[in-house]
Amino acid sequence: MVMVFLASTLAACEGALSTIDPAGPSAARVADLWWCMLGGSILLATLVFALLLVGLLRRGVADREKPGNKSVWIGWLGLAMPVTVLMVLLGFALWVGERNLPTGPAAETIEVTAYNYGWEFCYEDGSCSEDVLRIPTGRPVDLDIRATDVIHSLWIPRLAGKMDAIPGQVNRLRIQADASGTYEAVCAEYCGVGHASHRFVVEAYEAENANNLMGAAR
Ligand SMILES: [Cu+2]
Repeated sequence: MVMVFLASTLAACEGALSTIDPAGPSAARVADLWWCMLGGSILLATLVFALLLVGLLRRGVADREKPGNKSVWIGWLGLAMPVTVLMVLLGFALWVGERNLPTGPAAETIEVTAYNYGWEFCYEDGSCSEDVLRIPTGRPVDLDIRATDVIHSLWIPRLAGKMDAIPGQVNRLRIQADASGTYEAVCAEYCGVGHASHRFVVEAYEAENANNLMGAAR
């Protein structure tokens, strides 16, 4: 019953904007973290409800025992279990954050400018595109993200986590697509009445054809 519920619920998580349907290494680590947090929360909830049940069943016993009796272990376990689980999750989250930093050389650095309500992408060859980001596959690409008006947030759920676009500041995000195709992206920070349509798409090309195709497309 539970498995059927989980399977039908998680089936709805696939799709163009799914965080747990990753198409690149950075998004895969974020998805791993998501699964780890789901597992941790289920484990913790199970342990806490088990302790609650023990406490309820022992209520009569505790009433008969003296203050400072053996039931104190329930309180200590209630403290130790969440601290242990949360520390493991925190450690894994810090590891994911470290691994997703843009370290080492990238295949290309692309200048990204967010504005109400569009996205501009300017490439190393001097060309630019609007609302369509073109990248090679299988290689890390760095996005230098800016904003001209208000704060936006760039989010390509299947390729990487979110990164804010802040006026007067440059934030770098590393993305990578493992396979060619089109990936959808949204603005993840409310930026005005047109926020819902503040979207773009990423077109990823096979690396060996990338230069010709991308040059022609731009
Ligand atoms: Cu926006």
